Amino acid sequence: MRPFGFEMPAGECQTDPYDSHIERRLSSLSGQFFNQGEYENLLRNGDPVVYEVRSMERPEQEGELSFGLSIVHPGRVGDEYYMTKGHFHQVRETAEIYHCLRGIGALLMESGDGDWALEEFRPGRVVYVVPGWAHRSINLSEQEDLVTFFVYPSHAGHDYATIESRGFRKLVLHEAGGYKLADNPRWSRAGAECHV
Ligand code: PAN
Ligand code: ZN
Repeated sequence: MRPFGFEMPAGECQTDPYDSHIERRLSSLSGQFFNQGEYENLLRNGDPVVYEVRSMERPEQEGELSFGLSIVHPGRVGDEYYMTKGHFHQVRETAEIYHCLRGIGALLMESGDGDWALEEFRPGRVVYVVPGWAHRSINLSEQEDLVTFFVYPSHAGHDYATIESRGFRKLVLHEAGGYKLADNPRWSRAGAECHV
């Protein structure tokens, strides 16, 4: 492959280099939303696309960088905003950069021993995910997509199982005029530490 360049789109773009497109529907986030009753209600009325990822596939080896767009659609399950599954990198010593292109949201992050951080996304903001921290994108807008550009080392791999089993320590919930953080009752420190 030769060096290349491409436009960073704020909207739709026909000339991007992405060769992979995945859609994550509500059904693929089973057990992740706090309000299980509302989750099941919504699923009975269809299975909406919660987020999409467009990325360029690179060999999963050190030295390569994988990159693409994460697009989280607006919506809520009860008070909880649409969000990505979230994951640790399988190779814990790998970082990631997110650059917000469009929308309003946040990146919820959590270290292996249960420290947590929330960084807001708005156009132009960059978030650096330090090695060892799980990360989940959350769309805080009720109308607009949250579009971020991400870059990470291609050998990082993805550990979804840890988050699937206990979620993140904090929930990000809607409240009039903004959002609030709440403790996730499913989360336990023991569950966090056994995966460090
Ligand atoms: C991103 C994420 C993307 C979708 O490319 O994979 O935002 O989120 P989930 O992978 O949690 O479904 C990334 O962080 N890659 O490492
Ligand atoms: Zn990642």
